Amino acid sequence: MEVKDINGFPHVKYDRETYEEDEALRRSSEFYEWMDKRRTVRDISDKHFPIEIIENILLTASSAPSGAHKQPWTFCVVSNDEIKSKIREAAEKEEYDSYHRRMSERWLKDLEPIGTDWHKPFITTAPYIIIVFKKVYETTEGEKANNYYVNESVGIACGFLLAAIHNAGLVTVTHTPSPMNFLSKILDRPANERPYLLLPVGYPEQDVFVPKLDRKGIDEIMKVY
Ligand code: IYR
Repeated sequence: MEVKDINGFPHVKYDRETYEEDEALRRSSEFYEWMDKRRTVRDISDKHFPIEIIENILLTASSAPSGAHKQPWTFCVVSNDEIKSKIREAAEKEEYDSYHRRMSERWLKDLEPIGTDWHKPFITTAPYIIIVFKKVYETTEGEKANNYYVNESVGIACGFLLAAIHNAGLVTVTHTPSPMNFLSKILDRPANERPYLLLPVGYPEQDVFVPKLDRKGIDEIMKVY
């Protein structure tokens, strides 16, 4: 590996291959078509798979860029049935209140086509639940130091995570129980970590149906200047 000293810090040569136009066009189109097949699936089976798959998925997520390369994330992986049940019970309690009191009429109406409600069976059926925590600050030698662009960094890592789950032929749902402080308590996380997203990961149940969605076309999402 070629290493060079720049401003007193080691740098390695960037040696990724590049592609000619035709090849770049083909690859970008194929990648789009493959990513476009990713769907949120709420019916997740209890079929087991080795935790090494989760490890690879998490290493992929952790390859995301982050503010000052602080990698401000912790991924808690729950396979223990008792802990899953505790999380489901607490999540459903919050969700029940959300769906019955906290969410507006308009919000509930917007969710109708997707068919969600306060029941979250996937928390106990999926073999693994990943709870993503954002690390708001670090404590080194008793000194508190805030991390940078934490929401952006963790959001990008979660995007990588979704792509890695899709690549493994597994499915998930980006579940956002709200409020979700209960996750810090159940998982006994330190004060500098805040829950960000809950992702049950598993194989889809057989014969699953997902909402028929249209994705915005290029003219709706891109403005060229
Ligand atoms: N957090 C709830 C509600 C919910 C909100 C949105 I915006 C969705 O796109 C889907 C669900 C839940 O996880 O069910």
